[in-house]
Amino acid sequence: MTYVTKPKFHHPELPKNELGYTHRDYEGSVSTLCAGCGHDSISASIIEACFELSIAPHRVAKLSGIGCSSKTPTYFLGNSHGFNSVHGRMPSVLTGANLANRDLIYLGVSGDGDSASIGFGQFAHAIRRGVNMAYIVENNGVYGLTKGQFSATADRGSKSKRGIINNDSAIDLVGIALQLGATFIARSFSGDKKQLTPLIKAAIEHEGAAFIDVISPCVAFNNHAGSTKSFDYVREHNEAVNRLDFITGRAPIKVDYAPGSVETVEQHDGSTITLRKLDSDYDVHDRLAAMSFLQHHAAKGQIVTGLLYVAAEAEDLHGRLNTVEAPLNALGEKELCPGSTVLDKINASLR
Ligand SMILES: Cc1ncc(C[n+]2csc(CCOP(=O)(O)OP(=O)(O)O)c2C)c(N)n1
Ligand code: SF4
Ligand SMILES: [Mg+2]
Repeated sequence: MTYVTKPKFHHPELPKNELGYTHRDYEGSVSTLCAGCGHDSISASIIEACFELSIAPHRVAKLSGIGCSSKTPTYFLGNSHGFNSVHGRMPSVLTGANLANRDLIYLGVSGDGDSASIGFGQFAHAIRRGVNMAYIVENNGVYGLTKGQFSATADRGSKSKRGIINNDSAIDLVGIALQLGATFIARSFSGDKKQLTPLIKAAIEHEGAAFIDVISPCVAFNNHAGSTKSFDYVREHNEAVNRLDFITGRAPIKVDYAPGSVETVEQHDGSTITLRKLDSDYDVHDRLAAMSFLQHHAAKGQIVTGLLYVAAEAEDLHGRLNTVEAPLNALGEKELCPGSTVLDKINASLR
């Protein structure tokens, strides 16, 4: 990551997307994270995903908690809405914002401490309610910002930089998200932009609770031998079950792979994900099988990555609550105050 502020002007021939924006239009302030931090690579993937999807930056709301990971929204999408909340409270703030204005694209950015420790309950409720969001946990197994204490996602038996062994069982946020009913669940690695970027694109397009656990090594406190969240460990134990090769809108797509190795998943809004299967037995629509597959591989020290579960017929919180289509700030007096006859009717129905 560069520490030199980039000049405002740029080369006139930088590639542009359908809206005429360049990558620069999706960047944020210069990162102040440690050089080599996995979180910066995730920011780069978010920028790439939004550029490729041609998202108008003003349509995105990025929300986060507290931590190095939660600082990152400052470093991408500088022209989008942003709210840096309290430690562990991002999910409830995001839920409230989403209920008030369903027209925005919600990106929740959090850390393993933020979501699996202090914010564990908040994480659980946003997922089980089916809030329409792309919820990304930048998972390094430590509290990076407060100097490297084990977090709740640190594996039992893994070693801290100072040689202390973690005796507590780990929380696997992917396993929890599966159990709580998330309709899009993936895991990836900050060092694998090719896998991560299409997953982020698909999560953004998914209409429902989309969760991505991204293993993101902390080079300052958790990148040594004995850590299970280091660059070397993740590279050696990564078991990818599939690759998302395409994620498109409604335009038809063509693929040249061998029959049987490719699966096309139609999403609720008509968008399409094309999956190249790396493990022919893995079924992305089988929640129960995904749970046991994950447990089985975790017991062998393997990290399963890829799109792990997707429900094609997802429903979000607004669908469940039957809310109005318009954002609340667009409702006028007529809709908000429909008159005494309607009020009498409502009161009578509650008696
Ligand atoms: C209510 C509250 N409790 C504790 C803290 C101290 N604190 C700040 S960041 C953090 C942990 C961050 O860990 P994580 O979410 O994993 O982010 P990382 O820095 O590893 O990316 C803690 C405990 C705080 N800011 N607020
Ligand atoms: S302390 Fe760790 S998580 Fe925080 S910026 Fe440095 S490398 Fe990244
Ligand atoms: Mg962390």
